[in-house]
Amino acid sequence: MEKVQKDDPEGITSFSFNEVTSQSFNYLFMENHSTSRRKFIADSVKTGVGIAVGVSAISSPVQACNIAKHATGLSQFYTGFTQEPLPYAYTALEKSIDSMTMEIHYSRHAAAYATNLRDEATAKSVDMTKPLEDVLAVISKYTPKMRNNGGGHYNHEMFWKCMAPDGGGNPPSGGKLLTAIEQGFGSYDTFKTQFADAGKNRFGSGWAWLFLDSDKKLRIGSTPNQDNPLMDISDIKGFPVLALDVWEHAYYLRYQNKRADYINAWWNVVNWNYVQQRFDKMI
Ligand code: MN3
Repeated sequence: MEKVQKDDPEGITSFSFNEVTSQSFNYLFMENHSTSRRKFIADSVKTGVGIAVGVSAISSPVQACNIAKHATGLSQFYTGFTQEPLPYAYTALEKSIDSMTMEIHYSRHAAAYATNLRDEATAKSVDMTKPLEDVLAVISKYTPKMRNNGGGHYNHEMFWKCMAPDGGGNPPSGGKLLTAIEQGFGSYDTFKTQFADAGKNRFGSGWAWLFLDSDKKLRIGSTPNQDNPLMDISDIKGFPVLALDVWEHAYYLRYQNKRADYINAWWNVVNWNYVQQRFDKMI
């Protein structure tokens, strides 16, 4: 078992979000949800995330903070520095996104972010066996190249998983996510309108997000360029559960300048099961 690493070769000493957020997620994982905590530890061991500590050791504030720092990189949500295979064929989302867009987006744009990220991580001696989330949490300490490509890689890895050929519809009925959406935004339709507006109103290139803030409340927001809510420089901070790419490269071949039409069609491929998993993991 690998011990929690207290020394930080990159000089990263702060936590995943701002301090308040980190404390909140620390509370989530360490104090309030012992079942999640145990599962997290088990998953970490299985996936080699390297946060394997005995349950009895977690009461240590230092170790608890270290685990909170990794809260965004849990088990299946761990993000490495290389592209994972696209979880479906380029043609699979044709009802919303054409195959040429998917191919260029994945194999050119997103691939370039990953390559450039690894180049910069190598140049800056970043330990790429650690979760990328650790870097994003303190991205202000790094170069614009790391910010743009680190965000670009993370965002796309998440984006692909947020879609599925059999996606669409509503979040699973009876699930905590749908309940939280209805309570947080008044209704599911109101949520969809607000989320779509976040994407439509993002000037230039960027992303729309559904994310959990430090109070475990669902919020909607958007970020410019390849920024995301995990970054310490972001105006919106928290754990992202749903991501929408509104860069023109994501839709221009079929939709040209009609971003609203792209977003309307995109709902038909949203993988709510995956979004639900991300939400459940953090709540
Ligand atoms: Mn993109």
